[in-house]
Amino acid sequence: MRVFANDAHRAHFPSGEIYNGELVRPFECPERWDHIDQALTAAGMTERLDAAALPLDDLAAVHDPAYVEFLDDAWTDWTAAGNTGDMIPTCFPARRMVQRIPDDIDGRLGYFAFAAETAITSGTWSAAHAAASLATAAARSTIDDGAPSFALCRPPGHHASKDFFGGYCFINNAAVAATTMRRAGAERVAVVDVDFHHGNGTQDIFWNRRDVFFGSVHGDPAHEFPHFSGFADEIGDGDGMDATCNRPLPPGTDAATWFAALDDLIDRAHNHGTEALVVSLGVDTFENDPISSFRLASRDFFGIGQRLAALDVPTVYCMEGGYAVDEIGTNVVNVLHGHEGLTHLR
Ligand code: SP5
Ligand code: ZN
Repeated sequence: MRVFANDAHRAHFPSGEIYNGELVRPFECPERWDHIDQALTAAGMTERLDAAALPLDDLAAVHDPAYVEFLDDAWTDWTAAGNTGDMIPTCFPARRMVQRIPDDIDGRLGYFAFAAETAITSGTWSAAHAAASLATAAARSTIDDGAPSFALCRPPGHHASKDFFGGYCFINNAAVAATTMRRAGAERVAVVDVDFHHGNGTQDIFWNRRDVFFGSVHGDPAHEFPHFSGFADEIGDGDGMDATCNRPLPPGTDAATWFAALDDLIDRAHNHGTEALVVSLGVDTFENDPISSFRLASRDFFGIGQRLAALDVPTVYCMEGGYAVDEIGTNVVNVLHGHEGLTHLR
């Protein structure tokens, strides 16, 4: 497994996350990256491939230029306006309000956000840009020679849509990887999202498209974040009708039920004629994840890689969520070992 990773992620670490009505240390923290890095090294995956900075024009297939410009300028504008803390949106364009980009930075912050648990800080844009660059480089290398790769993206991406951030995500790394694979010649690409949370951003980006299948198994939005996306009756539209497939599952779902849903998604991706695969790899389905409610054990993660490898197409894994920091490395390595037909750690 080729690993794409660098230290640029460290620039992103807001001082707080709104959780349970309190400002707490963010669950999405740099230690997540460290634990994965250490577990990869311990498992013999010692090489780290870097990536050239992705030209911003290359993001236009995934994100609105005005949104990218907002992220790029956000911290400068925020501090110039005299703000002293991190950027936390507080006012949103709800139903029947005017959907127009405000001049004021507080207004723009709310306009381009969908969730307030995610703060922007001085290094957020550089880290998000670097993560997308890693996803691109990984996707390109995998299309070049067919060998699987893993992009250790941080911040994650699957909640970020064309023009909004939230759910700890700013740039949709998996969507950028899928776009890279399409441009490199794969006629049909599948994104399979195994993160505990629905990949609302990825779904939205490819909603009308037939060339990119999106399949997700996740906590039922009736009970879980992102609350307003990921129901079973969301199947795409227009050319993309039936190229989106959602398998919401109830809190407490065990491995057997979860894997039945994953097998279903993999069949759907296969029947769609996929020639290349992007995996949105969240390991927050783990039984001890602090913010999630599924019951996969560490050794179950091996089965994820095993099953995805059976699709037998060039595959790139993009890191998404997973907040049980002590076990995150084991769980990720188990997925990657499963893909390569090796044995699991525990
Ligand atoms: C990439 C990723 O995994 N993002 C997840 C962002 C989740 N943020 C909101 C968490 C709210 C948790 N609420 C738990 C209560 C469940 N009823
Ligand atoms: Zn998640």
